[in-house]
Amino acid sequence: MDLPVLNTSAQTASGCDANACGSSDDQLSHLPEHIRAKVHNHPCYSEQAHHYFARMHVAVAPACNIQCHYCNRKYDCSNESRPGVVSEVLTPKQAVKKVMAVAANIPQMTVLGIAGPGDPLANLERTFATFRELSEKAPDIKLCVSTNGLNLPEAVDELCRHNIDHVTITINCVDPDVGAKIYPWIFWKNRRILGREGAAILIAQQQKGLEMLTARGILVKVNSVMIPGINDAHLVEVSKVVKSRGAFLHNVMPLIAEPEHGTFYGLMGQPGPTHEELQKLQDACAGDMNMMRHCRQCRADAVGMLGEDRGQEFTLDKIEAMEIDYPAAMVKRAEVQARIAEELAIKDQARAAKNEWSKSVVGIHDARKEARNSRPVLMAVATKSGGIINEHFGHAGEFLIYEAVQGDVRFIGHRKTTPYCEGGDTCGDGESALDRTLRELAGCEVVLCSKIGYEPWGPLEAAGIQPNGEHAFAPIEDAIAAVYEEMRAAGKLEAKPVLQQAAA
Ligand code: CLF
Ligand code: SF4
Repeated sequence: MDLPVLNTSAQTASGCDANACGSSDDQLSHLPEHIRAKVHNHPCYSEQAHHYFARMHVAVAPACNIQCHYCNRKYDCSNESRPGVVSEVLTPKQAVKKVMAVAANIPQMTVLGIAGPGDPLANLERTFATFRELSEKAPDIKLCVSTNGLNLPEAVDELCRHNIDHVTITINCVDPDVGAKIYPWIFWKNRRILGREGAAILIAQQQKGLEMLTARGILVKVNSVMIPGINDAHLVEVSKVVKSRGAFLHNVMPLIAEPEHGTFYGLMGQPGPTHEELQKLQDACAGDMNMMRHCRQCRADAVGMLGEDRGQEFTLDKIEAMEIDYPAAMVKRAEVQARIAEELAIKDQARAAKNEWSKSVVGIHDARKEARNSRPVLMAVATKSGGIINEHFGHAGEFLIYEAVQGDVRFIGHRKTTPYCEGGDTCGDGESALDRTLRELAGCEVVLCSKIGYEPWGPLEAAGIQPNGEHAFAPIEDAIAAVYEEMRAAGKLEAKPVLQQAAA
């Protein structure tokens, strides 16, 4: 099959001002235009974009040059992936074919990442062969790579040649003594180097690579795996250091370590952080850094919106059987992406107007004081995409978690669960799934969804979580602000319900 060139919009220009990349404000409207152009449709670099745009990974990089204690080589690189899933390794040719097929079928797919299953830069030939062909055939797709950083400085020139504007480096420490507890060895210059010595080389390479990338205007996201008792107290320092070297975004992810994954930490019983511990650390780092809180730790062959996986629709045999009208698909991509851009521009204008209005009516200092003095309420939201409440409670595989205070709503993370229903309008027998959802939603006082069956209503209320289906298809943040206001008017904000205090 001869694949045509995909081009629905101009490739974004390189040349970001490294100083501006450390902006502490998550609102895209506060970013300089050339950076906004790079992040506005990248679902990982912009929280807003992840409601509208999709990404895909191609698993072309099987080898790795280090060992992390949270990794089992049977599975994908856990620096960006949930452990316990395995990706089928593709050749660069197969990968390109897959990207073109996905681009034609998912018009809002804007980013192609290589994130494993090993380390992309330990597989230079395969990684760059894929990028090379894609930058010719699909110049409208942003290219993205995630690496442990060991080979990064030597790869920077080649990354620039392929217009790769987004690089993730997993940096779990800046202190070799901490590193020795995470990395048993690295493979460096044909030698296996153990413990502290290996960790020191890895850290030096990561920091050098970070500086080289930001000096060239490439946006760098730093991922850190939060490992309680090992590097949790150290990650605030990591955040400060990477920010000072120009990193754009910091993504603190929870360690996932189960004995069945066969990792060192899993077998040793090393616990991961609780939701509260993770949020507390993200908040502590946020003083110095833009934080990413919507990461889904996706697999190395993930396809679709963050949090969904449509990989099974694009297996090699299915792609082979597809008949794709590429010119028509490209027109559709352009139309869909233009429609999303228009919708986002309207939202940005509305948000700016609202901010101006509240500044003029309340006064910014009064508004902040009011927000500080009001009681924060956690609310869970069932959504599929588009930034609206459009998922049935029983069909939700995850809930987005927001914190509301007087005059402000902020996104703080997501919680995965098992869908309570298998489908249909009524919720069936799903007791254990419901129990899991109740446990995952601990600390939340409201759950907003497009619809909810009769059966889960009672158990949710008994757990102190008010189900709410009254804001179906409303924008998430507006609905949360409205519910907070209803709670305030009903006098429900004076004290946390007793059940929630017990659960907290
Ligand atoms: Fe992939 Fe990573 Fe690029 Fe995103 S994922 S290479 S930056 S396109 Fe995103 Fe997935 Fe989290 Fe990664 S949600 S695991 S941060
Ligand atoms: Fe595993 Fe990724 Fe670490 Fe390599 S860098 S050992 S693949 S988690």
